[in-house]
Amino acid sequence: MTATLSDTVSFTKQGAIGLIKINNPPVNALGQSVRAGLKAAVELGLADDSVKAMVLICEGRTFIAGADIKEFAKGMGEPGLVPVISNMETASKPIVAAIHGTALGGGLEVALGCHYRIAVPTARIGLPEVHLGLLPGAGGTQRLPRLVGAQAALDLIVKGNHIAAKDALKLGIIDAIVDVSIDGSVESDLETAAIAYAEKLLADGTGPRAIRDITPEAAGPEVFDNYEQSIARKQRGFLAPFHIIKSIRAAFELPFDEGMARESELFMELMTSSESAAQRHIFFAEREVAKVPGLAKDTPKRDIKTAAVIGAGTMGGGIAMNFANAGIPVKLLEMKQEYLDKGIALIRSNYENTARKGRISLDAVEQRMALIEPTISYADIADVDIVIEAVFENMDVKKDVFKTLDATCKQGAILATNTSTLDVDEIASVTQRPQDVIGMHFFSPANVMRLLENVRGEHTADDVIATVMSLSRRIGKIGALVGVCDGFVGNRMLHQRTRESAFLVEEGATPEQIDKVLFDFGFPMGPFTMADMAGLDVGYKVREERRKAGKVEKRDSVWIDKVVELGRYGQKTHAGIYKYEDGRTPIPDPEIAALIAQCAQHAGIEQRKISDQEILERCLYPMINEGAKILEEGIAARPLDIDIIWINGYGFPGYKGGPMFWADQIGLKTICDAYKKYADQFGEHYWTPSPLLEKLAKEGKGFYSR
Ligand code: 3H9
Repeated sequence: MTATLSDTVSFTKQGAIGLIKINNPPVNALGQSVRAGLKAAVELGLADDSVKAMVLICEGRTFIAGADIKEFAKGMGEPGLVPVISNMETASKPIVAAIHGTALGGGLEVALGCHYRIAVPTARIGLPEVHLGLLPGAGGTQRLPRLVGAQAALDLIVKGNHIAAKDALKLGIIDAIVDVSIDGSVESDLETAAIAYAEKLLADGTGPRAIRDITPEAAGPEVFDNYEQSIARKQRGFLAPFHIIKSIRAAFELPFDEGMARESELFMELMTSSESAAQRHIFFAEREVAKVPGLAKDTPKRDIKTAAVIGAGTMGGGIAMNFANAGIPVKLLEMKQEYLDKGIALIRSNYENTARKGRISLDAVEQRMALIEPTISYADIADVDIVIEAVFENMDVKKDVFKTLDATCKQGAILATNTSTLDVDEIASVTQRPQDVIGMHFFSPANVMRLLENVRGEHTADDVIATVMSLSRRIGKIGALVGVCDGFVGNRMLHQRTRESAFLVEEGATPEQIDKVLFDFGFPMGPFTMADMAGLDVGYKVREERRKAGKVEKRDSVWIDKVVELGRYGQKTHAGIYKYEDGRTPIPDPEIAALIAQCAQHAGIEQRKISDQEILERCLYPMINEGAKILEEGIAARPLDIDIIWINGYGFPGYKGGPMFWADQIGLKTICDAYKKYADQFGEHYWTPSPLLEKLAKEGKGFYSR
């Protein structure tokens, strides 16, 4: 007999075993109907005398992947997950959780409420709530430490990583890994194995076993204090990691039920925090960004089996590594053998460093190196499925490369440029196949940074866009699709901040004051520390090119150029805007303060004391306004594309959700009002709000509630 207990949960008897099955695609999230069904199923199993043990198993591709995150915004209905799990844990008949796919968050918490856990070898488990700005709020911080001790629980829950079944077995989180090579699918084999496991428990007379009854191994307060210190810098601004430490600590200091109450209290604080709202926004935005508006889901994709990268510099080498990491053979082309040798040596040393840190094995280094084939001949890349050009950022040089690619590459190959600012349409215009040309703007270091700004040209074919968006994910990136304009989305917005921060210094703020304001806002570093790190000569050359091209700013701030002209290029020359006595730590330099004062005097600017609030507004609001223009022009289709770009490419703090989400939180009217104030002070040239910003502010709307 099968009883349907809710839309998503059923109960079947197999001899003495009651089989509870969840079927809530795509990931069996614990929505209201699953919780209600689980509650009813356990009650049914307990009430039926012929049922002696129960198995909890899921249909589809995975065990429960957690609470239903979509439900959080509207509030979770009854029954709550905590009592549902408690009913299972205190049940008088043994319950076995049978895990395949991923048991994550509330999913693992449900499994921990069962008395036994078995898994297939490919299963993974974890408590990733921290990435949503939350903590495991259904007993995870109280039950897991009782199984694995303080240190392992801290590592698992604060980092939020998934671990493999074999590691979970070693830690004692699961009891057995089962053979799934019996006859059918993983699910049917797991079901057979789980029923056999439950029958064996009955045969052995083994009853229920509750984690709540385990006394955790003692852990002194220093364990938690030290852990907090160890994450303080990296997790600055995030609330959840610190709440998690408090909650785990309660598992060692309070009886189980009081620990659960403390966990609930901390969970609710996080659930209502702006940090978690922002992080949950990012969770969905990261998935949404892959879906291109206007591009049908079933748009065909071109087959990418091989790739080539033109240019073996730092960028080209990093790009090639992404392909090798994903198991895609990639040819690396340079003009001269010595540059090629240098590029290959750099890639090898990068891999060897990673191996030294224990992140990959030495075998993996060799496997990946074997996938990268160096060449100095275009003829060798004629057959590849995609080429990414990563040569010097100069239109003429890039056009030459694309003419050669057009003459060399097979029909149907995707021709991508890694330009960070240049016009993709102009590059495409030198080929006979502009439909195959697209921008793929990687961020430095290209093998590390997750963001990929994919730039659609006027003629780029839909299947090329679909292929590149899906390839982005395959090579471990988050691809955001943007249109052609100067600087695309990221650099175009950054330009606003760069300009204002230079003005602010001229007007009397110090570089260190500005850096501190933006660091305190949550960026990993301020704009001047970043400029010194990237090399001031790079920006100098760009400004020179812009001036030559007649792109002159209405107000030109020259002090940074004067710094460069002193031979101070930043960290690499031990001096830039700051001086670097140890080569790394920026120290304010009176020589530069004097140079700035001189420049200000020369420009007739009277220096004044500038407040931190003015710095914040003048650095960030113009970025938001530019974001609004980017939306108006359709360069980005949605505010979420912009947020994803800034979070993953420019260090915008994750707990603020990206510039457009943050703007909505502070209110667009606040930004518009500030624009008016600064227009009165500095004129309208840089301080005219975009029509979209003005309209939304007037209507009391946000970018996300247009
Ligand atoms: C929690 O459990 C709190 C508790 O401690 C306390 C409660 C009191 N809910 O990622 P994918 C959707 S917090 C709702 O592309 P994959 C996702 O949006 C939760 N929806 O697939 C997407 O929808 P769409 C802790 C969810 O195979 C679709 O499923 N758990 C949820 O690459 C496919 O997702 C987590 O944080 C959810 N929980 O990866 C786990 N999860 O197709 C979060 C997914 O419309 N989930 N969706 O775009 C994941 O890490 C991955 O989704 C997973 C699958 C690894 C499971």
